[in-house]
Amino acid sequence: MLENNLNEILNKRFNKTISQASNEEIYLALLELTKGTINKKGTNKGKKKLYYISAEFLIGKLLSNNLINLGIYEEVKAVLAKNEKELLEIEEVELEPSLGNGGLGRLAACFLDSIATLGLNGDGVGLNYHFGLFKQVFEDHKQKATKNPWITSESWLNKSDIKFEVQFGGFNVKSTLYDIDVTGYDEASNKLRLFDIDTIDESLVEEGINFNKCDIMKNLTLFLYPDDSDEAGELLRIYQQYFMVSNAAQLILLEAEENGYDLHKLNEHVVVQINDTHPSMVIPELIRLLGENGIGMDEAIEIVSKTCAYTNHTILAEALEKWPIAYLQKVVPQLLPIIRELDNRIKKNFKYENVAIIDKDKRVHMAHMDIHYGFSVNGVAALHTEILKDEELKPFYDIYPDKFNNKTNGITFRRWLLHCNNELADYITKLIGEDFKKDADKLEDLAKYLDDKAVLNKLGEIKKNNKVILKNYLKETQNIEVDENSIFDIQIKRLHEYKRQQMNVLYIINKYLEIKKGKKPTTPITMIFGAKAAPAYIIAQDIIHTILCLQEIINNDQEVNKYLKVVMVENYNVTKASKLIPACDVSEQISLASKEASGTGNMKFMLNGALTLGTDDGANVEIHELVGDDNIYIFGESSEAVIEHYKKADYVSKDFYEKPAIKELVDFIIGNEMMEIGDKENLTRLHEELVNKDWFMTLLDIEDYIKTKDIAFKDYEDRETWNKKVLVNISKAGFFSSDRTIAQYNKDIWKL
Ligand code: 26V
Repeated sequence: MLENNLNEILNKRFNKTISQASNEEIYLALLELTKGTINKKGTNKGKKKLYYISAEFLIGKLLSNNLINLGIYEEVKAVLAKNEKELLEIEEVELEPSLGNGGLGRLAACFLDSIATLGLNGDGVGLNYHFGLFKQVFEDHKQKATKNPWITSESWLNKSDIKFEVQFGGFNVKSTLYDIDVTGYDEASNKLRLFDIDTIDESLVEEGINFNKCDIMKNLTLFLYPDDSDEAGELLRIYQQYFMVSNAAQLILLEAEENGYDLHKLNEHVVVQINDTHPSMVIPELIRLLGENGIGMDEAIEIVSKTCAYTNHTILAEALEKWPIAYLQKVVPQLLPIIRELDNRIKKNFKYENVAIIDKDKRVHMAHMDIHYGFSVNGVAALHTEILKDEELKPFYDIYPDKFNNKTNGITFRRWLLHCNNELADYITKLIGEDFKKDADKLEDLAKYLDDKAVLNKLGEIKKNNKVILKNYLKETQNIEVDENSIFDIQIKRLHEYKRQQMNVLYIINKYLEIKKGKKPTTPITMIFGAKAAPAYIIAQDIIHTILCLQEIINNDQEVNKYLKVVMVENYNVTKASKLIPACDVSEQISLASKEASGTGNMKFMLNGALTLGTDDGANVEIHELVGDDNIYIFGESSEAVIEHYKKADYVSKDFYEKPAIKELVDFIIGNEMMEIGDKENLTRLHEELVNKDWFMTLLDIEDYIKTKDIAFKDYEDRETWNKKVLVNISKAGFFSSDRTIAQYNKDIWKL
């Protein structure tokens, strides 16, 4: 049946059969076939609808995921195999949309999958960036940013006939809506709705990612997070944000009208989730549009306040947006009277400045607007929410204790187990049946095999197979040789000082020096990184440079490379994550305690049988509680201690640097070997930063880190005990299914 359909499409389009067709042609045929199947299944409906507005949706390639969710993955694979075609190779044809930066965007994508899977009526709303986040290439041991095109003439994007007009100060732009179907696992589908402008001009981008930031009519949806280190860049971000939320608000009102809803009761039919502060202007925009529909200010504010909910994803000050009034005046003059009114009402009730929306420097605090005029504020892991309540957002918690709630993040098991680790998923199915695919808590049933040697062995075998797959991939893509019998230690995430890739770097230096001195590890070690660094973030560039220099020194040192290898994966993205995660033994989750809101990579690794090496931070805390001390490697100072250090300003990195054992590692960065191949400016700057500033306290935890990591590597020698720990981790991973997270959002916040 499926084979006939596929042949029919190929015949009609290319006059070929499956076995005659090229991978590209088969991909296009599968795209058509899949879209047709999705349409037949229909979309989720309901009396109330969720609009999940987000600047990022890091959805990854969609073909296999959609096939899995539609229940035809195995059949398609078999049909292709019968005709001597490989689904894996056909997947390669699809380009990965780069519509996200990191955890926040990938979370949004996992959420869309779970919303559809739970049969809930909810769409994602965002922007159709043509070049997405930049593409990373390595040149001279440095990151170079280039554009990342992903839109092809035929893709998952479907052009709708919905068009709006968005008004900016001094000019208007016309928008067009594109939709991507979001399939539920064995369920109907929803949509990801991406707005674009008709006047976009891709040729505006010259060298790398440079373009004229002032030509809004042509550049608005070129890039996600265009460089905002100058005024034009900051203004462009505001143009993008308003374009996103004005379209979202117009869409909400259009659909309300189509459904015949009474706008006075909008909150009974609509809920808006504001994903971090990028979509915050949806609040004044909805108020403005309700006003245009004849609803008075008081009532409009009340309706919108019952409609919007806000999620906080970080406590880093740099990410809590504060836009100068003058900028908003230029870009969105029509919103300013509303924002001032919202602020006046707050200032009337609360006399203290720290909860004001507009501060004394005339900047608008987007998060403050969300908290005052939304009905829910949530953090993304238990510890993170407690820190919001006790520290970062304490003045708000004192005013609105009932608004605050926690929703610990989750990941979709369809992509992060069934798709990326077929062999493990099949083996789990063999052991405990299919139920865990719809009810992740069922993974607990695996606990009965904890003392079953055959099962523990098999887990080791599957891991090894995944390592071989990764080995071949690394050889093919980056021409780097790794040893599948080594320990795979992986740190993949955005590059940021608080995530402390630089601490891992110091460990590598330590191991290198040990090997040079004759102390060789029993099992060889492969250290793998993947990370993009924001182009304007100088120290992050320096850290990448240091890793790439180490990679060259270590991998070419005949004395050392039998025992230690370093790999920095180029252009880390969802596709690469899917290959790295199943092959990992040690999952690096080493943020400075209190700084990582949750982390979601930690969950993906756990589910795929890696052991966590981490600080008691974000969702690591919850992993730790679930698996117990014996099945995780925790080190470093607690979040309470770290928060105290910041309050007292008593951390002095120099004091730690002066310890000879630490000094040797830090100074290696500017030693002869590094300086010979590296760039003096980058290396010296990083060294200087570690010695004299070290804002994220790398040196505070380095000794405990090295000690704990060495214990983990030693434990690896007893493979049976190690695999038992692995099995505990997999069996406890059910809690981190995003189906659980979404069920909680729905029960406590959305009430769809
Ligand atoms: C960061 C940056 C840095 C580069 C330039 C533009 C830009 C824009 C926004 C942000 C904020 C990123 C917020 C974020 O991704 N937070 C992550 O959210 C995850 C999902 O909740 C969570 O697991 C991570 O701990 C948190 O870092």
